[in-house]
Amino acid sequence: MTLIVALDPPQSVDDALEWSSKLVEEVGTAAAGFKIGLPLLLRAGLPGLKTLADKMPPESLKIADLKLADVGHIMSTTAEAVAAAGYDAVIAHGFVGVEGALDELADTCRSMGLKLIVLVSMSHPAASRIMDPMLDALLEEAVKADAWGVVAPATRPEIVAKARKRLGPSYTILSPGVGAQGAEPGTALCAGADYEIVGRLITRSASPRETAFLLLEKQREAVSRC
Ligand code: OMP
Repeated sequence: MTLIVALDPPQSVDDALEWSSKLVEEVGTAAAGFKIGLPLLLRAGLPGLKTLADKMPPESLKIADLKLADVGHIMSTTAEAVAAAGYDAVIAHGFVGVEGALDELADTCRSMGLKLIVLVSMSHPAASRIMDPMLDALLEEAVKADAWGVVAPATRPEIVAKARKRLGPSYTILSPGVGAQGAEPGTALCAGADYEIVGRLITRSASPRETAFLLLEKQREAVSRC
């Protein structure tokens, strides 16, 4: 399975937890995992996140995407809280670096059984100007932190390919930007990603389950051609 669904409730939804729970139930095992972020945390709180994690298929990857970017002990405390709520991976920005930041977070992740995912580039246009000149350095920090995986953008598959080349096969690459942000399903997989992270294309469709299966089919087609 190559799909991670991003559960980002729009502000117009009355009950963000119910919205997310319904999506988890509908998409189910079509997704390899689910990702929550600040929009849901702010609406549902940590108890709500825990309720949601309990509803996710047991084998699914449960990613807490709080894009951590702080000194080590603050990121560690946050990671402990999301682990206690049932999540098994956290995303942190690579630009904070290892010493005094990612090293402490990595120790906490190890002791809590959490997967550490380091963001090395982003899917929006400005990232190509601000972050991509630092790609090699950010990848080095991810390696030094002994990350489980990295986030790299489906909107710029050449960055995914560079990340795969530097990291080799043992790291997991997760790529957002498919659908609403313009990348075609399978683009990042062809460039070397393991998963594509998809939000609005699925969560705002009339039939999220059908859309998820259609997306998986498009990924398979793309991969068979690349
Ligand atoms: P859609 O644009 O609706 O598919 O959502 C994309 C999801 O991926 C959101 O949850 C974003 O927070 C996340 N994301 C990006 O869009 N770009 C990035 O560079 C990194 C992330 C991420 O870390 O997941």
